[in-house]
Amino acid sequence: MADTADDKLHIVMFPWLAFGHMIPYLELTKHFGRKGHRVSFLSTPRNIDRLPGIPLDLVALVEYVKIPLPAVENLPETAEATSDLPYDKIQYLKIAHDKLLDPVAKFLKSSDADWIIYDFAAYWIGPIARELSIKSAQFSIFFASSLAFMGPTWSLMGGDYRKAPEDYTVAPKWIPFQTSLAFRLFEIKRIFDSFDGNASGVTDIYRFGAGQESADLIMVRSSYEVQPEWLKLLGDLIPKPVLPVGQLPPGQGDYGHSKETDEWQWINEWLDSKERGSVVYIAFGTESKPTQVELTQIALGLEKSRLPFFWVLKTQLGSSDVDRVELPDGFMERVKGRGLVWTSWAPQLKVLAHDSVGGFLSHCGGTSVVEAMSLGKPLIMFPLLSDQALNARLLEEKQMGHPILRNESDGSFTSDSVAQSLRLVMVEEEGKVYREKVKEMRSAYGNMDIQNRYIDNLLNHLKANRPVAKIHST
Ligand SMILES: *[C@@H]1O[C@H](CO)[C@@H](O)[C@H](O)[C@H]1NC(C)=O
Ligand SMILES: CC(=O)N[C@H]1CO[C@H](CO)[C@@H](O)[C@@H]1O
Repeated sequence: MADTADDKLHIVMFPWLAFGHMIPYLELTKHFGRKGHRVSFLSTPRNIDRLPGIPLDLVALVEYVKIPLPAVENLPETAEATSDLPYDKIQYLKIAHDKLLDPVAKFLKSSDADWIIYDFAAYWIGPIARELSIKSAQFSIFFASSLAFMGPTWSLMGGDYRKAPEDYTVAPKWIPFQTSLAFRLFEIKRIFDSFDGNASGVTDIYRFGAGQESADLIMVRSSYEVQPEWLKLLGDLIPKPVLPVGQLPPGQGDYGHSKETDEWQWINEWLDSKERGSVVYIAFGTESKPTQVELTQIALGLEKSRLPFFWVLKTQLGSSDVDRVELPDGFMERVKGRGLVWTSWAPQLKVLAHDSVGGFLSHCGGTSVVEAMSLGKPLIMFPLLSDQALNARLLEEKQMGHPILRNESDGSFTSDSVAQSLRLVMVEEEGKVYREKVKEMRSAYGNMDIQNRYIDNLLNHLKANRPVAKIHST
């Protein structure tokens, strides 16, 4: 069926205030724009200023809408994203985020939006959208496996049988097949406030559930090529349409970024000087950092591994973070020539895509996982927050990555276990399986024809189910 002007939608995107969420939302935004739909991408001014500009071919269809973040107690004035804050202050960002309800409602009222796509945090959007005859979809950015682990809607809204951290160290009973999907005790303890509430008064889990309950559609970052059993299970757990949006691999245009040409040239030359597949790329994402104890062992382990590395190191999460971490004394001297420590923003995709990079020591956030897999680079895994540990379990199961081995109860580990995991995945014969497996899976994650089919399928659903009242008025 050929598209007519009447088929064109106006879609509003409202991601949680975290770059790990805004980036996949932006990826979807570009797909929608390239199919001729209008998109309004809502976030706060400082976040929008830090996002990549809208590609030139899309400026007529896609607009950034800046909604100022209300000031709240305990939240530093310049903090608008999780990357501006240490973990214990993110609860105040949620309070400020919830105060966006009025300005977002006002925006929707004055717009001709057909659909709003919102994140886990904005559990209050659904009822507002319904009142305005706008359709709503929850898109949480988690993979289907993590959503299935979290549970059915009723369980998220208070009915979960799991109460103590220990209950999350085994797979939940609604998963009918064998899986290693579960947290280690130290992992779940680190994030347990997501489950038992915090200053914003609403747990993350409840946000997920209430957001599902009121949505017309659930969208999930997954594909049948990679997570078939999890997608099927999720469809059984959530009593409404659940549509995969694909893996959202980076497109060609995402490798470019005009601003840091000089920096990239310098990095590129350094990488060129190393052997093919020899360099470990290291980054733990924008919104988390290892503790000092962890960082020290990682650094010493890198030294012991004798491997070349490129490390994007974040020592502080915003200026209000008092726990600044430091590399061990003399580290930079000892790794001179072999390793590069980069303390500002780095073009992750370009670095990962370089032939000299042979593996990625990663926190296993969704976007990093998809980037690494679509470039065929195996992971050495060190999950920190959120659903990262769950991602790591599955990648380990499928032999696309190997974890840094830790004490399962308190998380302690030595520099030797760091060096061992690094060498296994990067160079050793027994680790060949990791390097081969990712090559096998590369197209399942990164193929753009596959991705396009998911976008077409999703858009067909959005078109077929656009608000009835608006069908004839356009
Ligand atoms: C792991 O940590 C726990 C708690 O600190 C400790 O009791 C246990 O002995 C440790 N296990 C190993 C294998 O070191
Ligand atoms: C008010 C409140 O409960 N604050 C807690 C939220 O969670 C963080 C991290 O676990 C704690 O440090 C706070 O005390």
